[in-house]
Amino acid sequence: MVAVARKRMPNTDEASVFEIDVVEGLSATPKRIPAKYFYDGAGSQLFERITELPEYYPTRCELRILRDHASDIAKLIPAGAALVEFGSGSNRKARILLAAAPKLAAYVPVDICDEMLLQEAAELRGDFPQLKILPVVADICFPFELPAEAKAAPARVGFFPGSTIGNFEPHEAAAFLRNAASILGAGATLIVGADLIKSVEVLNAAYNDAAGVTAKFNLNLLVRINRELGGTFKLDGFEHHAFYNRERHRIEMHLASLKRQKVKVAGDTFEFRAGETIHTENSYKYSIESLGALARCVGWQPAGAWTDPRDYFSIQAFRLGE
Ligand code: AVJ
Repeated sequence: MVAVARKRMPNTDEASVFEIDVVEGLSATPKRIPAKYFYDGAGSQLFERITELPEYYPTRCELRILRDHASDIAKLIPAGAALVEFGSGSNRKARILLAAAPKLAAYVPVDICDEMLLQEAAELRGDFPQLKILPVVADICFPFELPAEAKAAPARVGFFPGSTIGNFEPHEAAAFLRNAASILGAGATLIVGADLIKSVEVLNAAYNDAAGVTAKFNLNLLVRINRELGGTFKLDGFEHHAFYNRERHRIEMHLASLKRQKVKVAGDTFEFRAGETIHTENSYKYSIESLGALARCVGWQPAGAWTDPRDYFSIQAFRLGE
């Protein structure tokens, strides 16, 4: 996600930001498109299907850790605290913490997509009537204001599940952690879900499922560009590539051009060599130590870590000094 290093221009609407990012990314060498653009309606549905694939372990592992260790994790949440979830999407994981921490005063889901956010907020109000639900529409990569009631709470606890942190470059992950620290303030706690470094076979299989759902998810980016930006991508001219890059501890996803071809997007023409790829995603894998070191660099002290029985995934907690 390149957006961290750049100021968001308040007058540029979402559609033109997408166009700018795609045209800029296809003009670069090597070609790239930010992974956040996977999640249009169809892309979000495809991602939901990915989470149910036998090869895709992260979601199941994370839910298992949250369920198995909910009461331990909840010990890090002080009475009267506000839980701030960064990029909430579906609240499935937060609900486990909310149920385990009955003394929480407020839940603040933060997401750029207001539709999903407000709908989920309404459902949560029904299920947790004693809890203040205070949704915030914001891009989590940039500073944003917490609602007054969350600022007034005796403590704030950040929650960033799903290994979304793995989509950031390490320097962007550090910038995110720094931003989270300034938003949550002194004495804060942060609970992060991070996928762990593991065998190459397990990693590669998780991003190359036999049913081809991940391939469809990757190619859906081209469908979205065709629809929203007047693109002329032919879906049978590109192929899903995903592999683990051992040196950089990351899964890379690419869309590889099967032949030499030209594609138009938003009035511009882009040329592809045979085999040339668009880099569409990095999914960084951490160890408890490597994420801890990154967090320490920006002032967070490791305060706990939990994993599933196979050590595939981790929930890691950090504390900010008073
Ligand atoms: C949502 C970023 C955690 O990196 O595993 C799944 C996205 N990409 N399959 C991940 C994804 C391909 C996912 N994250």
